[in-house]
Amino acid sequence: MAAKKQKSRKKTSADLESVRGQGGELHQQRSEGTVLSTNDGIAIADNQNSLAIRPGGPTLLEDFVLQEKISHFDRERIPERVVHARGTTAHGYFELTDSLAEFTTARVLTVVGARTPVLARLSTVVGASGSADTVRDTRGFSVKFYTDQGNWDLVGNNIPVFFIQDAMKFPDLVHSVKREPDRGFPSASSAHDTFWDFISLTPEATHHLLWVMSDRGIPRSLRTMEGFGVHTFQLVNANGDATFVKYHWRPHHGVAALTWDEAVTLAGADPDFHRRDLWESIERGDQPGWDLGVQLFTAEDAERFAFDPLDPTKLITEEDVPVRIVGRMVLDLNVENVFAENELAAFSPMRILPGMDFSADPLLQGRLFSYLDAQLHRLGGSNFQQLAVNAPRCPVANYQRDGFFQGRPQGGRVGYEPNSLDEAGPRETPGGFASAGVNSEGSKARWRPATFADHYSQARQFYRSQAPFEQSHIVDAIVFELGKVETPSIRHRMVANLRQVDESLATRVAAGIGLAEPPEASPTAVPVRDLPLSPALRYASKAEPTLRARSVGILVAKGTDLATVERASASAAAAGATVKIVSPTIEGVTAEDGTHLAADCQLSGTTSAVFDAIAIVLSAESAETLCTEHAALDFARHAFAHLKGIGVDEGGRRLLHAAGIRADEWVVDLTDPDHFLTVAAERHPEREPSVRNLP
Ligand code: HDE
Repeated sequence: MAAKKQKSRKKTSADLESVRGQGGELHQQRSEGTVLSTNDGIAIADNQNSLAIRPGGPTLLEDFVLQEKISHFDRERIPERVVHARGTTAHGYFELTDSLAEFTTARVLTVVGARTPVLARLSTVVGASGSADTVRDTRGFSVKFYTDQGNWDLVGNNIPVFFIQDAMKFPDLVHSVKREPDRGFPSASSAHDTFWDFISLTPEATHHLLWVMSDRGIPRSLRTMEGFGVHTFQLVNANGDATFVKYHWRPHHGVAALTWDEAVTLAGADPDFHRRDLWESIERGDQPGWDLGVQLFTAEDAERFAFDPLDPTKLITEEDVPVRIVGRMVLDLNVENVFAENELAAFSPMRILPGMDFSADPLLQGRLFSYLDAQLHRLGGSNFQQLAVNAPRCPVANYQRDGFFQGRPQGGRVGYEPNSLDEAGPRETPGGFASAGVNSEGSKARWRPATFADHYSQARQFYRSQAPFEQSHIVDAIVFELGKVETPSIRHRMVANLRQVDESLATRVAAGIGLAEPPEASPTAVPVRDLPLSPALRYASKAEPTLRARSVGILVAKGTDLATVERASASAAAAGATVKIVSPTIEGVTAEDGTHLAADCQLSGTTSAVFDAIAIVLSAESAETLCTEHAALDFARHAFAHLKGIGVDEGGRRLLHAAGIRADEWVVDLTDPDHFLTVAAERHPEREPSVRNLP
């Protein structure tokens, strides 16, 4: 008779040891991770040659080492994000400085001084993952807060409004701006017919369009852009009272932008310009940071706003509701693996905490479906929150089971709730997430609120609030983009729309594209209003002259005066700048006094577009030589045309002269390093009329 069945016992470490094999040199090496193996743990003796019957003979099907290696490689790519495919990720922390306990129970916003780990992903929208960083585009600004109450994702952009009002239109918007499907170009660019066709037929997009055509569309660095939650969300306090909230990120390094020509040059010279800048700054310990601000208002306050706060194509000006700074985020750790911590990172506006809620913004509501859906598709099924980068840093317990790549312990009999068989198992809790109450009645239909109908007044307010040079840049950008649109009726329709924003804007664009007679203004659903100007909307109002997070390139050559270089370099570095020595050869040069001056960059491969200011220090002889070197002449010309401060010695002046540059007040002698620092700390739009014919 069979022995009585024994009750199964728990696995012990001895069982595991017996599975892993015992002792021996190979075992020792393997536990150190130095033995190359297959994914089944078989040690590999030859990782260079496929298995064949003889030298030069056919490869054998039984070569499991080759099969596994190649088939794994074949599956290395996962679907890229349909938008925001190109992003840069870094870790850091958020620290609360001002409690919002009056408005919310979410601890991340109430415990002053507490540090919450974060992951930030800053991205472009349109281009594929291998596209250039400096293209004109909206930027994504996603932050995952790993709080002790679960993960909160704030998935915003660097522009406070969006193109469309209803999620229904998102696939059309994205299809219009992506590469045209019959030809597969242009890449990472809105300068083509289908985008402007869609936009010119979608007046609600005009406000966002003006933002992206402004210098906001070409940030200097990921460190110098603002972030916005865009939608109106809600905070909910212990009494269940809800307050509306809009989120803002303010960069510690000031807002700064590129010039368009510089952005175009950089897209070729260094497609990774933004990614490299963020990575290098964190490696150096020069940590990027942002303040978190909130605009708080009640439903009653909303009554007096010029616009419906649930309309995501509108903002609430800072003059109407000031931004209250409540904390700061610092990014201080680069990722170790871009695939694991960037490609696999999953952000979604649906991830909010107890004490927070959504609003009825119809664009936000659509997003609440889309991100989970996209992630289920991209990340191989329903267990992607278990991936290290997505996993919450607080306990997770529920009765969800199985699925691809299930990695959580699934032991026990009970996979349901309520139950009586797993008394120690997870249960609902009164402090858990609860939605704010909504009183609602009405009829089911595909509604567009009447309060969303005014598409031009805030676009007008934005345009008219800009400084004259900012307005010129907007005109210039639209002229550039329409210059790539082949279909005349699309160009004309766009000008007709712009007439509703501002007559002078439309006239300047019409002149820029060579349209003798601007077309009749497009009709509007409601009359366009003249709103008070908002200086806070000017990008220039948030810029600050600084050398922090900026870079200075010093061009040197044989016989350069070392003392001048050292003085300029030391004072710029002391002011916070990264200083790079640019020389005709990467091995560096011999200075006037015979010392070797090491180089960081080789002139022929380094456009001055990568710097925020330049200095040129040359001996008379080297200046003479470089006057016939186009890389040196372009170095000077581009810096001048990109409105940068320039410091020179005698030789440097000689090069500028040869480059045809008529020095102005922002070209200064390096004998006065402080003066150089002043001109180096900002761009000089006042120079612009002397280098370009603005439309
Ligand atoms: Fe997104 N968006 N979006 N979006 N979005 C995605 O999610 C979508 C919108 C934003 O760094 C996707 O996981 C819809 C507004 C950022 O990983 C996708 C609508 C704002 C990121 C998606 C919008 C954003 C995304 C692509 C209209 C600013 C990158 C893959 C209803 C507030 C997140 C993915 C990251 C990514 C859908 C509109 C910001 C397809 C349907 C408005 C920063 O799910």
